[in-house]
Amino acid sequence: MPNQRFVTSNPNTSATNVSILGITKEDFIDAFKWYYVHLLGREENFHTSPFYACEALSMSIRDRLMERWKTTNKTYVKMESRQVFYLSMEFLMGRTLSNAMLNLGIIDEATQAMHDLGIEIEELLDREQDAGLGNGGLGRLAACFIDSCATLQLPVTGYGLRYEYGMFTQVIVNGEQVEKPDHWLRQGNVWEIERREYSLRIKLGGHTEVQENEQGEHRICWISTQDVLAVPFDTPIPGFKNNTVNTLRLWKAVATEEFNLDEFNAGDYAESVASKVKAEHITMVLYPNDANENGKELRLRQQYFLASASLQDVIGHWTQQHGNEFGNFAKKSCFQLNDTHPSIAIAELMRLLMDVHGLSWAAAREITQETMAYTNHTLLPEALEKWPVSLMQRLLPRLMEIIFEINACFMSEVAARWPGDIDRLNRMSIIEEGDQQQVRMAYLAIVGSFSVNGVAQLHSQLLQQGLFRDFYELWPDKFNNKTNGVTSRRWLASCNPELAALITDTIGDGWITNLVELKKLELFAEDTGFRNRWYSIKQRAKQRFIAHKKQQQDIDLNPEALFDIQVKRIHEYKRQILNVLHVIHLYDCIKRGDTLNWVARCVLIGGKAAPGYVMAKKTIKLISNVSQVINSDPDIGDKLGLFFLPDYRVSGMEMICPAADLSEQISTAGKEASGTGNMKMMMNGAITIGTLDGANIEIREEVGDENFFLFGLTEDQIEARRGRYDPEAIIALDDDLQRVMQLLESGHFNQFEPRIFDDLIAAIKSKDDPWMTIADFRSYINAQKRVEAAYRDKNHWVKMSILNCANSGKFSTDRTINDYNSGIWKLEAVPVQYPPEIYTKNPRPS
Ligand code: 26Q
Repeated sequence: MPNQRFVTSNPNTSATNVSILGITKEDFIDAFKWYYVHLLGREENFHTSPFYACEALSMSIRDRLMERWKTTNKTYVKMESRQVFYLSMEFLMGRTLSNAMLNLGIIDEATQAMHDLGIEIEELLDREQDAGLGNGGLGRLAACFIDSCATLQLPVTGYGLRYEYGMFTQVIVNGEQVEKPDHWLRQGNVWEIERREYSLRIKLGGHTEVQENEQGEHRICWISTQDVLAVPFDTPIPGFKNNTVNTLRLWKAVATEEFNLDEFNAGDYAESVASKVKAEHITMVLYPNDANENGKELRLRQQYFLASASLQDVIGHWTQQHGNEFGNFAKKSCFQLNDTHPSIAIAELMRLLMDVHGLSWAAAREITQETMAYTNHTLLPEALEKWPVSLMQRLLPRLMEIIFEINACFMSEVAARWPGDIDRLNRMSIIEEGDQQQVRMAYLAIVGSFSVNGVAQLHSQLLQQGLFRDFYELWPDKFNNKTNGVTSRRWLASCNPELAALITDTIGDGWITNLVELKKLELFAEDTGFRNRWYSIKQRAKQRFIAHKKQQQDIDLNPEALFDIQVKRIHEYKRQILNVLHVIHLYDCIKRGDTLNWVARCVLIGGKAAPGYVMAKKTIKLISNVSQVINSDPDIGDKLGLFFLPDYRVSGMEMICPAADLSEQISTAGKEASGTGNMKMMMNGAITIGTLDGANIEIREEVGDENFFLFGLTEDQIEARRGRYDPEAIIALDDDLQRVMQLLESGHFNQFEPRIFDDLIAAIKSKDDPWMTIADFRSYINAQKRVEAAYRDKNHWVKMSILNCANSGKFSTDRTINDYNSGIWKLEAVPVQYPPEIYTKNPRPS
């Protein structure tokens, strides 16, 4: 039987075996065999090596992208299209094959071709490594964005770093996180193309000097630098069933040739190899989002390497077409900075324009200001990037001069607007004074760009009223909101093909590119037949997830239980501990026999802790320990389960979100900029239990209060409480909470590991707990009771589930990108014309 996952609803394609691209199953079989036998050099026993089969299939699919990719590039050049360059230190792409097949519209043909060769395609897809080049939300957002840009036919290029090691692999040993390096490129990467011919030179170190050229002009030269080469690796980004194939260009650091020679000639062989290795360190590893890693020199090298390589690349293309004429540069280009991580690009663009291309300060300043746009992703003041001036002077001396000068101009602008307001000057200065001077990168990003946006309504509003208040007062028009989204192709069509097929059967397939069409499902929420089908699809997704967990971790989950999911990075502000307090409360209820109308629940928590974040790592240990006690207690049985899901990543979420009943979004109000896991689960029919934080607020607005489990203090209330927050007093007044704390403090979950949770317990009992976990306990427990009441009424629950999916249309990145485009980028869609004879012929030699 063909694989369940890829049974689609369109009978035409299966009947004729010809895809919309005119590719048949037989074409695939030919191409696949050719790659498997001739290129990979294997015997024709396909099912014995799923890895090579996956490679061969990927190559057959990649062939279909190549000509479209070149045509797309040529079209942009020919049309002289205005272009956007999305600069990001992270692109959390996950797997590529299944997404490429979906966007090319060739899933059925490929599935059937593999089936005819005796291969279950699902098994192949599972062989692909995740490209884990990101930490979490910000990195995955970049990946969703470039998918939407290609689908909307917008000329947008992603620029990032090709880390040799991506996000670490998490293994759990004795309940604790152990990090293993993720050498994702070990077995090669069929999706990338190295383009050594476009390598660029990046300067580091050295010093500056004023020199006079033949025309008697003075130019500042940055000399005696230690250079590194940036080598681009390109990945094709196909739009959904259009002919657009955009580019993700990732830079790899490679030592320069002559730099080696100098040292070799000096006779210091070992030293020269060591410096070569140092140069190539730059793109060796992705930094985990870790407060302990702040201020690390290697991270600044990475940031500058990305900024300089990408800007030189863009300017190189420009001068090829326009020579040294930059009059129209700002009209034709825009750089979107994904947080402050690449924001050194502001100073670098000025350097390139002035020192390399001879523009005046004023001209360079204007062009920079008109091309740079900055997106902020955090409200936590401690997460704002700062770099010591001394480090910048040593590593990037010319850039530091430029930043000082930008700041000097800016300070006089502030002084002119608020004469005599010294406090304000100090508050707003890009340079923070103190023991050691530091560069405030967010301020550089705000001053240097024409647009500053937050990623959800509340977040943008809090930026304007709080963190960036002074700047908002000065430039109110610069500030705007762009609420995040997720791509409906990966997060519904591809990860949940059965639900996708039901939706398509019911309302047609327009939703895939126009997600608000899901609204049409509202009508069917009243239809019993439709509800039953919806319910059985959710159950099958749960069963699939259960089978996967059984195979992977040998754990048994109850398919009738409410699947209660919290998957995200482990952080105190995200309050995984609040979730655990609730689980302990349920455990306590069962132990006390308080189980009238019990609703079986399976609580799944997954996420990585930054390696140096002690509290986050302790939280994982707590989840593991509580889980052991609960899951091995015969009194508990099927009523309650708690499981930690190891190594949560993009492909993990693709399995989990179709199976989710309840989506936990329980951060302290005002702390989660947006959240995007909340959107993925909503789209797949999970119901949210959440605080009024980030995009939860907009989710609730869309779906209605009756289809959302709201709890907790608001952001205003949280701020008003500070200074008079007394968690111990709250505990004393709440019997349930008292028993929960008693279980924790008595060492019930760490009987042979005395005191290991003392610091976690102390943190939530502290009057200074910034996350106010205890303050929201009662309201959270009550919301969970409402969840149970709703789940007991299956009919009602399924209806809520349908309504959540039906109202998730706003959270498509297609909408987000359209907002970026109309508000910031101002691009025109560029359709790619493609001669049909190219896409029907098989490109490989026969
Ligand atoms: C900082 C210094 C040194 C090394 C690494 C970092 C670093 C790396 C990654 C700092 C932050 C990040 C990532 C932040 C992030 O993912 N933020 C999330 O962005 C999402 C997309 O906008 C939001 O939905 C989340 O609310 C936000 O937390």
